[in-house]
Amino acid sequence: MLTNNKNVLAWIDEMVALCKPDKIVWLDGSEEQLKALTEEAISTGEMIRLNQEKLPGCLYHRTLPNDVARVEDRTFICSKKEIDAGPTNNWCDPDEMRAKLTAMYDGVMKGRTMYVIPYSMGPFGSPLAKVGVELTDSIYVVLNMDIMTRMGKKAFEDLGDTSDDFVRGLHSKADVDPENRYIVQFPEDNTIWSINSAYGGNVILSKKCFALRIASYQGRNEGWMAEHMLILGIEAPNGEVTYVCAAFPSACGKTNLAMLIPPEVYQKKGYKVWTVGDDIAWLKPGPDGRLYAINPENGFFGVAPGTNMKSNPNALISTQKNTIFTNVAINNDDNTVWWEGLDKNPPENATEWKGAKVNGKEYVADGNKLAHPNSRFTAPAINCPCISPEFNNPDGVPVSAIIFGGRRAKTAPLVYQSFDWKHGTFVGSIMASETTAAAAGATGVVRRDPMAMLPFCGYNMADYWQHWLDMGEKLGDKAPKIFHVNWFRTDDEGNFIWPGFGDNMRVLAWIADRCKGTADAVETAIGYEPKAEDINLEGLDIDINVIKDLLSVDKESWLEDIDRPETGIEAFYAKFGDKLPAEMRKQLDALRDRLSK
Ligand code: GTP
Ligand code: SPV
Ligand code: MN
Repeated sequence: MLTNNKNVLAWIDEMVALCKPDKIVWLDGSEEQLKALTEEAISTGEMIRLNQEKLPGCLYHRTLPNDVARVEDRTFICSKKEIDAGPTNNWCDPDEMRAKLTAMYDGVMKGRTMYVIPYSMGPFGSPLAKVGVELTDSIYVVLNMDIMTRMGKKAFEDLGDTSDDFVRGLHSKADVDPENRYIVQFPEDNTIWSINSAYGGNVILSKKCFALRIASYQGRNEGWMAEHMLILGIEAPNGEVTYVCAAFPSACGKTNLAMLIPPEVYQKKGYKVWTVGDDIAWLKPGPDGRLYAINPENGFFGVAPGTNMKSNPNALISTQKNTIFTNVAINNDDNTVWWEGLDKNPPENATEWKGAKVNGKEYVADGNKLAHPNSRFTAPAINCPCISPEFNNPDGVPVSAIIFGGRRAKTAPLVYQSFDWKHGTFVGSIMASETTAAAAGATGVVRRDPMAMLPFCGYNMADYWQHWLDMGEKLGDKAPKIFHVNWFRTDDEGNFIWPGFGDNMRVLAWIADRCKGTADAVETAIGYEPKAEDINLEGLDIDINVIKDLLSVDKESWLEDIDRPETGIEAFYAKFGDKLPAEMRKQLDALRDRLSK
């Protein structure tokens, strides 16, 4: 036992009585203990050790083919009242859900070990940090939690002996049965129950379950915000750093933007980008009235496919030591890893992500994928060459801009700025994006995904928008400026028009200059836009007319996006009934008026 906290001990006793593990192991965070667990997982085949010369400390793990992504249709928000979960969440009465899952957890850890993982979300001792405890029967989860959080007995010290303010996470892989898979949040009880999965976002309970679903609910009650946002710092030649947060849906470019390397023209002038976080931001007004952000996580659970030395060298370098790879392919010649987009050279002697030995070249040529499209790396944040010196700052970083964005082949322009915070909240609320492999189900389907929080908001989305509006009132003229970007517009052949990746710096630079008041803008029906000339194209082989086109606002298609049956903004807003904040209605009517002029 690592704590005398009676609330913790009572809860663990109860969960032990329910799950009936043979053994209980408390994770103190020591290297010896983690080493021993790693050896044990290797001996059972749960983890595979990779080439220790080329990838020191790196491990490989493969999940079942039915268990490779988040499962939104099996994810529940169990608030007492259905209206408090809202129309965008699956809901079930908490007592009913507890009864159903209690039967499944009963004796589920017989013959297994229960690992007790204390962890801190946010730097130890930060006024914005919170403690969680995850109970799990999976060493894969333990090793991931060690990378993704600040894990070990220090978390219990931060909690103290009497506090009840910790999130109770219970996970069992059980039989990994997709028919009985449940990812359940009880926001009113600080509790998460996850069963029958052994994959990423379903089982690393610190991440989406706590740091977004539970934390968004806590933030609303306690006056802060938990968001699906990266945090980065743009350093200008004079040394001044502008911090921005950006919310893009899953697999829509947060990790890539967070670790961006500026194009040569910017590097020569002295610009640099620093990574504070790549997936989750906790935001709270500071003593000076500005909004401050911390990254509650300690590592990156990043999308592997597409990551290479050109698209995102900082991410690739981050994965070269002490990293866990999940569902990528193995190159059996040297026991290293490979995924689509790493290079153009799939290994001949390969093991594909499901475990079959194949000739990788032929396999890929036949149109198969060696790595699962949602295969991931779990890498320590300290591995990142551009990790911000402020990464461990307990007070966080002051945020000057918030950026929303999604995957939109049409309609949304390269960049625009909202008129003010209220309008910015509206811009976030009408976000839409094509679905990706990060969640089970069809990909490439446009759906509304407000603030990139559709699968992650732990309460009624209409109340969440009101919380955004209230936050704007509180911050007043110190509120960050709000922008929207789209790197994914396509031409008639379906090719991306904007080069993206490092070249996104050209858009970030305009955003940073807008925050400093040094860049011009033109007013359009949807917000402020740069003039095409204000996007620096030096060193890029792109005609200014292409930028004009990327910035164009097609009023017809915007009006269609408002009124389209089922997926339009009106239809989406209608789901919230009279819960919809009056301000959102007002903003939508104003947008329609401006578009109709
Ligand atoms: P989650 O971890 O799921 O929340 O995703 P994320 O938002 O961090 O996404 P990530 O940065 O990992 O990007 C996912 C995919 O988008 C990868 O396949 C990238 O190659 C692609 N991508 C990222 N940035 C760009 C860009 O600027 N342009 C284009 N065309 N693709 C991009
Ligand atoms: C996402 O899907 O947005 C992720 C990956 O960041 S997971 O942790 O699986 O949710
Ligand atoms: Mn994410």
